[in-house]
Amino acid sequence: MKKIITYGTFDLFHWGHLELLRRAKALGQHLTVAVSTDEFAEHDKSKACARPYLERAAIVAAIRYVDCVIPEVCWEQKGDDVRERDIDVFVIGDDWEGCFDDLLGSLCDVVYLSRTPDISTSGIKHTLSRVPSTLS
Ligand code: C2G
Repeated sequence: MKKIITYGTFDLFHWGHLELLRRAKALGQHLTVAVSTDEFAEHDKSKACARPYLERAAIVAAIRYVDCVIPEVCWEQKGDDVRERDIDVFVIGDDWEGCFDDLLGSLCDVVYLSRTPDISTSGIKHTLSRVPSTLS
């Protein structure tokens, strides 16, 4: 059984996230998703999440492509995750192209998938911020 892992914040879950998870799962038979904790997102990724970890993790866990959800608490956990979970392929969007080759290249395959165009959590937040409060 080919085991896949990917990492992300998955805040305000959207089409781009779903497409990433669909394509990641298509690379094997088992997909683990590490969802960034609130603390890690805020302190290490400078991302203020609109929704808390428990909600973001529950939504990801409900996606039919996903077999296991774990917390992402630090950048450095990836190597241990890959070794301890016997991961064959690390997958992430190509906005991270090249970032994990050194860390993981000797442990598993590293695959960068093209980002889905024209959608992002920050874009959704920006669009919603422009909706008059009387309509939201
Ligand atoms: N993604 C995508 N297309 C988009 C938006 C996101 O393919 N339009 C992908 C990203 O490349 C990433 C995943 O969906 O692989 C989750 O995106 P984010 O929640 O923005 O994750 P990020 O903040 O990049 O966290 O240690 C790695 C980090 O945790 C990745």
